[in-house]
Amino acid sequence: MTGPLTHPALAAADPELAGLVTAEERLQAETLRLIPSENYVSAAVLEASGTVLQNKYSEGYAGRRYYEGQQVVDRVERLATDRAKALFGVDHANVQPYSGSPANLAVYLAFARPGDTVMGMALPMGGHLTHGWGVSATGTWFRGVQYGVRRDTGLVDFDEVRDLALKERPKVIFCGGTALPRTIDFPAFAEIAREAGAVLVADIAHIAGLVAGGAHPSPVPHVDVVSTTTHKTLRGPRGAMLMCRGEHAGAIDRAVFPGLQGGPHNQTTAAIAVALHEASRSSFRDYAHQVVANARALAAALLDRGFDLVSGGTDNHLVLIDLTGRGVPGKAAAKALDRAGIVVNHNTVPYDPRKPFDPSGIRVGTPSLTSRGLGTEHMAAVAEWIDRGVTAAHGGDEDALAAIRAEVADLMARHPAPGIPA
Ligand code: DSN
Repeated sequence: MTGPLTHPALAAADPELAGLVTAEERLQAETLRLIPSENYVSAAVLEASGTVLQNKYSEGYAGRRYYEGQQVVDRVERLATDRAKALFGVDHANVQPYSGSPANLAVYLAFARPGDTVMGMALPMGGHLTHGWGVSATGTWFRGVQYGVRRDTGLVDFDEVRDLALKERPKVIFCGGTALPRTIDFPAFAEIAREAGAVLVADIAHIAGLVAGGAHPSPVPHVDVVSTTTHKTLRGPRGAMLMCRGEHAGAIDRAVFPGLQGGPHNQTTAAIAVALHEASRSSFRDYAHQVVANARALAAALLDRGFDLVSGGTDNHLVLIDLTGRGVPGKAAAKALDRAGIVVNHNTVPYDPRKPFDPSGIRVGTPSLTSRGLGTEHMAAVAEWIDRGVTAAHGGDEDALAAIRAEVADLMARHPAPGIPA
């Protein structure tokens, strides 16, 4: 047990919970984590998120608070916002949104009124719940209209996007999503938003680290607002940021507080500041490019093994695998891979005939394994494990899954995870 040694106060006060933390550390250390929205934060980010900043209320913004005692918190928040502005080259940054969904809700609050039309990519096509999908508040309180990708190419159909935008005249258009393996064409969206008179929002939650590291084009010159979580490729704590042109700063800030939220989570703000500092280093640029190189190598190795990939490959950190031809539903494959020590999530594929809770695909990505130092030379093995795991899922071969798990654990043991005690 490393728990009592690495978390002594927690182990003394609550051994049961300390044991669970230790178990999660072991799980994250021993498995191959391929969920593209996850990562390993550094020990420094972990430390910052567990500080006495936890103890402070700070409703308002630096220099304009509703509570006293902000001598230090104001400096922490200014540090985070200044670093975000410098890293992404934006006029204004708000680091207070609790996570991605509240951040996107704040955007609607800033630019739309209930009943207004809003537009985004349909969830089953690779969008996000908060881009106006029906079961989300954003598709209930607003009139969500949705675009998708072409059936033949798996790519965004900009003729469809333009026709829809000009017909529906949405107040807000979201671009970006959660299962998009290809480069987002921000200039094309910007031209359409301009024609339609809509506010354009780039949700770069998945690719923020790639943008920061120069491995994906930046939306900043093209869009009105950038929304992002901080815990995916950006490798920060669970949190979010909204960044925008100066003209929108007041509307965005008012929407986050007092529009939607109360006191910011200052410990998270501190950890975001650390992550942004880390992301400004040249080593992070290397990391971002390696994430993409690894994903491309993984996609090529999967194609070699006959897998069907949405859009035929990847430009970024993720690969969307359609398992229809393998005769295994996405959920059964994901659960079997989990037993093999390979953590993925089941995912819809465009035009999926199956239901979202048991869809046809799985989504895999390279941010976490790249944080552990795996390179393109390892991707053939990763593809082989996925192939063997899917075959074992089809045949119900638990011995084969156990054999993969041992091989995965062996590789992982040679690549320690950042932030996790050995
Ligand atoms: N849940 C996130 C993802 O996994 O992509 C999106 O919010």
